[in-house]
Amino acid sequence: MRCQGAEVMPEPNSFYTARLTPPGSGAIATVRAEGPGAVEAVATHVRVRAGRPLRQCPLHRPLLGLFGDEPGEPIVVCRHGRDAVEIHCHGGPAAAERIEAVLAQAGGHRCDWPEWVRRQPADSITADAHLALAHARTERTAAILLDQFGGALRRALVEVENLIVAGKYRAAREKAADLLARAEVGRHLTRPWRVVLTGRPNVGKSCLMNAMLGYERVIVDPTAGTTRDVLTATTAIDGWPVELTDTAGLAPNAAAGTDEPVLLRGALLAREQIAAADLIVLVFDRTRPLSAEERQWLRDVPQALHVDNKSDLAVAPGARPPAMATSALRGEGIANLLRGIAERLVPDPPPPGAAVPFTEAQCLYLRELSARCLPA
Ligand SMILES: Nc1nc2c(ncn2[C@@H]2O[C@H](COP(=O)(O)OP(=O)(O)OP(=O)(O)O)[C@@H](O)[C@H]2O)c(=O)[nH]1
Ligand SMILES: [Mg+2]
Repeated sequence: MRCQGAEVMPEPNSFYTARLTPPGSGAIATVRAEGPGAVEAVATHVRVRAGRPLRQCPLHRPLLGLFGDEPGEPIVVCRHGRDAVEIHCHGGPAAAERIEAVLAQAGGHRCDWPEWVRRQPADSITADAHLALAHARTERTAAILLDQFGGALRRALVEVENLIVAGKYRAAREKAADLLARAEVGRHLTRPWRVVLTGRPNVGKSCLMNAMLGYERVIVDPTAGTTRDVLTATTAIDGWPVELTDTAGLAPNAAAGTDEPVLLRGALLAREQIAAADLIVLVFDRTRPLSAEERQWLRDVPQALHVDNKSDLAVAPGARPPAMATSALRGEGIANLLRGIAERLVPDPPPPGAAVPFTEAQCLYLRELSARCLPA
């Protein structure tokens, strides 16, 4: 990864075309043609309503026109540089497809929008941020990616590189370590955190999931063993994208002892989810004393966040681990629980404008820089 200066992709011999609008129907579709010969190829098939040849039309001025053979596709055409032109047409797939097909016959190489982004004269971090932005699920994660698009990470990496060049290894190592500490947030800018609710049957996991989501996603019932499958829903907690998962309410020991295949499968699926979770929320029914299985779970998953549900009812006698109190039924303690989850997922949120590495390659490069700072 090179941060000083731009990484320009080699110019192809001919021009290329890319559809910049998402696939499917929209109000408008945009085809961009770029590279040597692009404007000439488009001009051959465009009749600008102003009557002037396209090459002589001012840059960045949208012009009405028609594309292709009579009667022609109504378009808005706009030159964006010596060798770049955008054609905006009807938003159904047919018009853009026709335009791209005609330009392909004129020698245009068709590429998708990620390839188009990679061809722009920008450094790789800017291009990666540009692509990642399309996958940001919340405003908060998009804002962090926009900061990287604007150069926050690039500037920070240049700073580390310059510290190394100046022989200030300790400062460089510390700066790299600070950046790597944000890698976990960076990884989730395009992928939600996974939060799994688990616990004994009937403790109120599904009810809690619904209360956290704010709608009835999961069936709740007084019968123990109601949830038998893994049910997920995506939401945002404090602006962070989160995939919430409700699991079958069987502790591992009970699962091993059950002769009901469907319950056993549910328990096994639950365990798979737990293994892949970023955070496990262990739910207890506070009206019941802790069972042996629950004590075992406390030892097995010490990193879990504990919730004592049914706080609207009297607590059972006996010692209990520290836990957040909720009443899923009444919606009490839910806001507090959501805050607790957000703090566990992102204990130290990056301030606005902070540099955040968000790809594996960036983290690898930072680790390489750190290694260069170690005494030989
Ligand atoms: N009083 C009270 N009842 C609750 C609360 N949360 C859930 N319940 C009740 O507890 C019962 C079980 O709730 P569920 O959400 O289905 O429990 P679960 O843990 O998902 O159960 P399984 O799917 O069987 O594992 C239902 O009758 C709920 O109405 C609560 O906070 N207070
Ligand atoms: Mg359930």
